Amino acid sequence: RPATPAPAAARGGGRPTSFHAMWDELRPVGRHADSGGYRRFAWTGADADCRAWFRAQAESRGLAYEVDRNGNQWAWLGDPLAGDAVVTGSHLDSVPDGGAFDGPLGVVSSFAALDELRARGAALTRPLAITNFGDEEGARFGLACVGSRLAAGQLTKEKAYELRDADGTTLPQAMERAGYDPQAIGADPERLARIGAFVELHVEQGRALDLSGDRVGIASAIWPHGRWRFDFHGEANHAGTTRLVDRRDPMLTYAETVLAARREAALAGAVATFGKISVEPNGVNAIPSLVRGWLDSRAADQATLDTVVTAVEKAAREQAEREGVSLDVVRESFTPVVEFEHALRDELNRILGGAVPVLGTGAGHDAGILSAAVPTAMLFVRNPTGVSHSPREFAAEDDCVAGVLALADVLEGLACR
Ligand code: HGY
Ligand code: MN
Ligand code: MN
Ligand code: MN
Repeated sequence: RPATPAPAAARGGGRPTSFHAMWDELRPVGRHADSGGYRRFAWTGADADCRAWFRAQAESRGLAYEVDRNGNQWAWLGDPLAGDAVVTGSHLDSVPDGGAFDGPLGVVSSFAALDELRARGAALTRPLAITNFGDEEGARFGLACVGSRLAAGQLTKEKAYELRDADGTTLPQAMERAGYDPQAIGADPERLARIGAFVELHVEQGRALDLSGDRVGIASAIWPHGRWRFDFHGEANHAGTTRLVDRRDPMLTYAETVLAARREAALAGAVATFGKISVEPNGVNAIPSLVRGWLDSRAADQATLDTVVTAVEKAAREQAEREGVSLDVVRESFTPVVEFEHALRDELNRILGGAVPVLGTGAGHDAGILSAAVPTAMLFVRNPTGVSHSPREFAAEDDCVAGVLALADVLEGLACR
């Protein structure tokens, strides 16, 4: 095999200009003028615009474009059926009022890295593909990583058909309205078997690289995480005439539960967040009949996560009992701990010159889902504030370019051997 080239990220030169043009093109899609945040929800108009952009990028480069049975997009250089493919990519959807980088940085960097490989005249010996996985954030239907979970067989067609958005639209209805065939969805083992390595580049969602002074890092593991729905049922009544002692107010129980989540997470060294709530009837002068809150909790290991969630539920039940409120808790999704493949991780580090920091993360990714079936690795790009899932999410231009060059080095190292 040829000698490993000096890592381009370390060289710092050779700006891939295609990154900037693509970034500017994608930037306005689904962006809200007021907040500057993104609302690119699965199977909506903004998502369709992102998908059209992806397709145009593939076709303008002469890549073979396809959509898999689960609506994930693929752009191929080389024979998709040959096997042992090197695949890179991420997602283009967003959380409500999300940042510009979470997801799109990985997809845009993938196309830019491919351009860089062509500019280098790299002679690929393995097929190369770029992907856009559908509905990674789960912002619309409540379950994250739907596209990759379906492909990996971690979400069945039956369960996917039960998913509904806040307006009651089901996932298959949404897919169909967007012009995709929901009948076809399901596990795609033949496709995954043709992938020899999957590498996802992502903006870091923390400050480890900022603190270590590195532009690019490699992922070690993803914390186990899940989403639990807490339904607090009380009694709707008049806010002006109902004596405090006569109330069965689920908002009070919910509030105590939020505090318990904070307390238990701090005790355990984990995180727990109630970031979404729905209230019925949602009237300013009515005691609610129902408060529904979603708990997102994550920890470095399974035992710790179990401890936190069990303790939060116990606190909620005790408080509910005191307030005459009833409580149902439903686990809506769960992702066990992911340890990325050591051999591939070490190979990335070697390709990148051997001194790249290796970090764990509390964020979920399609790479985490795919890792059960495919050798998988991740590259992180420095985020100077650590802010993510917010319009304030940011990565410096030079760091994005360093990410593109690092990804190009990795793809060249993997696909040209
Ligand atoms: O980590 C998450 O919340 C999502 O999977 N990006
Ligand atoms: Mn995200
Ligand atoms: Mn993401
Ligand atoms: Mn009245």
